[in-house]
Amino acid sequence: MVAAASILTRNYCESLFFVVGKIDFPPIKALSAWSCFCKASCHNRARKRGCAGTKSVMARTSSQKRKTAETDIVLSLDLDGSGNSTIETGIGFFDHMLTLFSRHSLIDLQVKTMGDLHIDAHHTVEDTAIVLGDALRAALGSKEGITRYGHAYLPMDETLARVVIDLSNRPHLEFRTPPNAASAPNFPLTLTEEFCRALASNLRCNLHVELLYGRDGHHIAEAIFKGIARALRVAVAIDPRVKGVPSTKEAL
Ligand SMILES: [Mn+2]
Repeated sequence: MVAAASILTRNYCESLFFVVGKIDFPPIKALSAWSCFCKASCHNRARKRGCAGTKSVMARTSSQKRKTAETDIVLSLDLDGSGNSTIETGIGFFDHMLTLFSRHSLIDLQVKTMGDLHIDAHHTVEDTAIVLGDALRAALGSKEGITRYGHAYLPMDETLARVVIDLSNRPHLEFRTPPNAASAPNFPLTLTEEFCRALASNLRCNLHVELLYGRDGHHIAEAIFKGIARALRVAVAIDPRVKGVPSTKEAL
């Protein structure tokens, strides 16, 4: 009723503004302001309902902290963001990967990881993926109304990756690459695999990553991270036609 009334009010405002505008009535600015106010209040009510047309009422956000002898991580995210990120892991290439992950998933992401880089990048990458997985799972909550499945074919010049994800609550990683697939100059492909394994284990998702072909190690890693981002963007999206949890078990 409230929504219907506000739409009627808005339409009335706009009609009045239109009619009055045509005959150049003096209080036109006041009416214009009134029309803007009506539009804004409609918009705000839609936001409170959960982003016009979705069923999500709660914000799908999460903040996580994790500290061990190897890494110290603070991470926060918003599933319904616009791809804004602040990333600081101490590994330039990994920062590049997480930045493009945020941009292409539209998940807002803030990450600060201080890891034992005097040893190597392994703990920093793996533990950041653990916390990212935890945060994504927490932000998804009961998973009511989500799309659940997502996939992407991701080209990067000569490289093509395929990523398929199911937010199934059953952790599994398939990571398939052709023999002797190249690594980026400062980021072994095995680290990308470790990232995927830790993400799948802690998000508790089924993640299939397949490098169909590719030569350049930078392109290969980038295609995989972007592929995960695009697949996840679809899987976490709210589908307004989904009633409850998208599983015949009624739980995910
Ligand atoms: Mn790049």
